[in-house]
Formats: sequence, C-alpha cells, structure tokens
Amino acid sequence: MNYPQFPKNCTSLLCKYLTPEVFDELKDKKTRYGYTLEQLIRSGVENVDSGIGVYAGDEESYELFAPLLDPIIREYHGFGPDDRHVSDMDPAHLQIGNPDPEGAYVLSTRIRVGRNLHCFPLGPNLSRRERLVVECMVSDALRALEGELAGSYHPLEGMDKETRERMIKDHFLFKEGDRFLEAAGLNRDWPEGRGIYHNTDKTFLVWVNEEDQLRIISMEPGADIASVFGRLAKAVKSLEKRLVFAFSERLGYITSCPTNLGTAMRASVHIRLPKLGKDMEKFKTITDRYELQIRGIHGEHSESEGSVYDISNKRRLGITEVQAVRQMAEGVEALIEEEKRL
Ligand code: ADP
Ligand code: DAR
Repeated sequence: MNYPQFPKNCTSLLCKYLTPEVFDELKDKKTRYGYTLEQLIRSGVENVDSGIGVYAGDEESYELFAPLLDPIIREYHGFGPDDRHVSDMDPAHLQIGNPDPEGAYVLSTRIRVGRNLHCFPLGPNLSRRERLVVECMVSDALRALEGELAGSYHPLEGMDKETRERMIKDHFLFKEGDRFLEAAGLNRDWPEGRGIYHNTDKTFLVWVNEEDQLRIISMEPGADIASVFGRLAKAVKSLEKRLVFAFSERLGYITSCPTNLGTAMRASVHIRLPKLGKDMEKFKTITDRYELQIRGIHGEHSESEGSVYDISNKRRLGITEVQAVRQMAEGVEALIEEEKRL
C-alpha cells in the first residue's frame, strides 16, 4: 500500500492526521480480526470531501490504530488519550421539562443510540455469515421484548419497495448507505441481514446492521423529551439482559464511525423555526452555544423543508447520555425563546 495522495483542498481529519510517519508506523499492521489500515481509511481516500474519513473494523482498531485515531478523536470530541468516558442513562437524573408543551414548534422528538455486539467485528469487517448471525441474535433478543416495547422484526430482504419507501419517507427506516458507507464496506451483500424492528405505534424501533449493528431508537410526536428518553433507557436495559455490547472503559460504546463513540447517542427534535431560519447567523450562534448540530429533515446530508430543522446534540463522547439530552433540551428552549422574540 502506498501513501495516499490527497488533494490540496482536502479538509478531512484523515488527511490532517495521516502523516507519512503515522502511515509508515501503521501500514503493515492488522487486527486479530484481520482489519488493516487500508480498510480503515478507504472511505476517506475514495471520498476526499469526507469530514472524518475513517471507519473502524473492530474494537481492537481503536487501540492498534490509535496513532491515527486518537488525534482524530481528540479533535472531533475534545477527548484526549487519558480521558475516560462516563455513561449515565438513568432517566431519574434527567430532570427536564417539556420545552414546547403547546406543540407550537416541535413536531417530533427522536433519541437513538448505536450498539455493536462484543466478540464480533464491526460492520466494515463483518463477513456475510457473521452479519446473518448478528441479525439472528439481535432479532431473537428483540422478539423477547414485552409491554410497550413488544413488536415485530421486518427483514429488508423481501420488503416490498412501496413499504420500504413509505417507512423511509415517514422517518422510520434507514436509506441504503451513502458513498461514504459504501466505500467503508458497509453496504456489502445489501440488503441481506438488514432489517427494522418496531412496536405497534412505531415509538420504539431498532435498525439492524446499518452503519452499526443496532441503532436503538425511541421517538414520538411532540417535545416530551423525558418520555422519549425513558422509553429508550428501558429498552436498552432490557436488551442488555440478552446481548453483550462492545464497550471500552476509555471510549464508552464502540461504533464503526469514531464520531459516534461514547454515548453513541443522537437526541434530536424536528422543529419549525421560520423566523430564525431567515437569520442563520443568529440561528447558528444559539446552536453553537449549546453544541447543537443542524441537519435536514431526512437525516444526514439532507436539507430542511418548510422551515423544519433537525436539531441534535453534537457531542457524543466525554459527556453522559443524561447531560447530552439535557443540553439538547436547553438548546431547544433557547431556540424557541428566540423564535418567539423574533
Ligand atoms: P441517525 O440519527 O440515526 O444517525 P439520520 O440523521 O440519518 O440518522 O436520521 C435517520 C432518520 O431519522 C431520518 O429519516 C430522519 O428524518 C429521522 N429523524 C431524525 N430525527 C428525527 C426527529 N426528531 N423526528 C422524526 N424523525 C427524525
Ligand atoms: N461521511 C463521513 C461520516 C461521518 C459522520 N457520519 C456518520 N458516521 N454517519 C465523513 O467522514 O464525513
């Protein structure tokens, strides 16, 4: 493997931190599950407009390739090699109100966490057989859920196009992986081994074998953030009785993309802010103050529509789940106050 040639205008953290010295140190290394530097950086080499540009292939990647991944993690999360992640998913610690009880601004709230099974490679390094074993183990654990979490698992294979497209449009189901995930090897054998679990009301859903092996999702119309978080915490606790998730004392929950490490949580609202939407400088001043990210309404790399924005926590590592949700709720409150003032 030769040192990759990045264009001068490349701004990914991969180009910034893959120095020739780091490259020489790592280029011949391989994890016990066979993952190499070439695989780790392929997405960012093929997509020079990446923000990050790397995807891990197993838990060991974060230790073996630390000379490249630690500086990336430090810059993206503000988290150094001596820092330790702390997790707190206890809803009793949240203590927040509903930022929009009249439902005048917030259309819906969604909180998701990524999880991967301990002792398995991560998605970019899963074999076809391993992916089917993960799907079998996870869907069995999901079928044991009771009460409001009870539901059914729907493999993507055999799902008719109309159902799939409607669930994507209704914000429940994932799209096929974009070019970044494609280059990382996350779309291999698509759609085999992928699927979605959901309860009757679609307030609890689990994506199986998308970017991570599980995306555990709680969502509902309105801004009762505490209710959404309480359902998610209950579901994760139930699943942990049957599945062992990849977790590191240093980095928290292990995910294929380093941006999701730690809590692996994205807590978001879809919120209509027509006035603030006309003053993006003021909008971004508030989202920056609360470390919030603005996405479009159909997820990453999409646009907002009808002055509706997806607002979520930016930080995932070095902050607890309770702190991340509270920070998002406080930011949403500030956005609503400013919209009212305008
Ligand atoms: P993720 O958050 O799972 O990493 P995306 O940002 O791609 O992935 O969003 C996945 C789907 O979830 C998209 O269809 C998006 O519209 C939907 N979504 C995200 N936040 C909300 C929300 N607060 N209410 C309704 N749908 C949401
Ligand atoms: N395109 C990749 C994605 C980084 C964060 N988003 C994820 N993991 N879905 C990039 O390097 O920009």
